[in-house]
Amino acid sequence: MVASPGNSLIGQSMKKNHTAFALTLLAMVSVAACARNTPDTSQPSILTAASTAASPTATRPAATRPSATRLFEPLETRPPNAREQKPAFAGQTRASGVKSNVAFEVTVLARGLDRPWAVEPLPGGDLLITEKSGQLRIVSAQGRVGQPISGLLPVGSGGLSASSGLGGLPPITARGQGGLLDVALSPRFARDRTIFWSFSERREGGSGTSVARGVLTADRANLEQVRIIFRALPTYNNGLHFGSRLAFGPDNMLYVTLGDRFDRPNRLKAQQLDTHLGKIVRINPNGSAPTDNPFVRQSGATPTITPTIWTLGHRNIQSAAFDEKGRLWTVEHGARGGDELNLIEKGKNYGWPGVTYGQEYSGEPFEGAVTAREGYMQPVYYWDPVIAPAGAQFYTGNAFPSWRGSLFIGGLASQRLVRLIIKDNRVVGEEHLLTERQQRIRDVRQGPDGSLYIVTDHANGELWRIAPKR
Ligand SMILES: [Ca+2]
Repeated sequence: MVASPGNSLIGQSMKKNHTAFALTLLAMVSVAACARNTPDTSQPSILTAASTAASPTATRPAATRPSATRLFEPLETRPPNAREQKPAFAGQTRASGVKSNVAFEVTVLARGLDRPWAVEPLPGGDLLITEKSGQLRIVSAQGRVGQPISGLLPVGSGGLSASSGLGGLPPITARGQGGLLDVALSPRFARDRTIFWSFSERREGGSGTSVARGVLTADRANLEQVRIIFRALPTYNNGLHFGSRLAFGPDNMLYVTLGDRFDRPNRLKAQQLDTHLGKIVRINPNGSAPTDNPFVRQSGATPTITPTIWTLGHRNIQSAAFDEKGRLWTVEHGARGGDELNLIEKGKNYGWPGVTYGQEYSGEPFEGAVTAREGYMQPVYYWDPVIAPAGAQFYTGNAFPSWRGSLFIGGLASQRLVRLIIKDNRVVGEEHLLTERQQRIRDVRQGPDGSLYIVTDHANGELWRIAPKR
């Protein structure tokens, strides 16, 4: 089955965005120049090319002025792995480095977490944490680590693994990249106390990404009414590329990101509408497919799969975040080069594995692949070499006013927190934070107090709070 082609992003808005990009860049450089009264030789040189490109009397749009942000050369200075590849538009990779003038402090709230995969702030300030080996816990706002939440095993298929039943969660296979993965609160959590979580489920013949839901008891010690609402198909036998971030949209629908399960023949399924692999699916909170999903009328022989699909052509999406306008952005893993930030639009094809940046881990080019083709979405931004993205969050809080609107992305192999400044659907600045801590950052979320909360991907994993320096 072949997907219907979407519109190309390149032709749509390039001209308009070039102008906007230049204006934004000018505004940022002007701010940076004003803020720099004395020469600071310890910093990289500030870009000056853009400041000569327009009249100094040009009006600066106040709304786009990032406060106290300085602009530098791109942070990435290593050569790309795929040296012959060229971006489809200016600023698609290696945007200007930025340095925000923000005084923050990092508090290690908890240690000894077993490869935490997700942190989800609760309304009162406590934090729900998943550990990949199969525990769901609450860590208090003060850092007290709670016992695993217990509950009912669900009715349904799936054998038992060593981790099964720990914390009352469904049969989880914690193999390779799999295990207990993301967790999300119901949009009506304050009333229904319902949570959703993704996990790699052990099944006949292998494993697959599944999503379950359950109700947290009032004492927060147990899960009740647990049931699996979604199973990614087909089942496949390896421990790689499960996805799987969960994000509720402003439409109260649950968006689930799913990996391609890695292996070379299998990755072609990312382009097929009769599998869930390499897709973003959009489901009702009971797991059914909304009738306004894009491929509902093409369900054919796979009525439980095709109608759930929202977008296709993804490799392994491990970041998903809605912005303040209610638009979904995702970051997916490339191979050797080619991590990409995408703005998700209903029914579109994001290219993998035929239209992509980067190359095989072996250093060979992807067989038959190109970096751009009509009908396939271009990433808004890509990295080569990679950052190895994890969780992501658009910042909307009051604790750090100059970070509002920024997209924060955890970096695994890159061991950093990446901040992107996005204007008019283009990345105009990139900052790398927390590099000195040298830890794999698995998830980043904003708490009700405007702090950022981070978990690190280690056997002795940590939970950090990023708050304004006192
Ligand atoms: Ca892509």
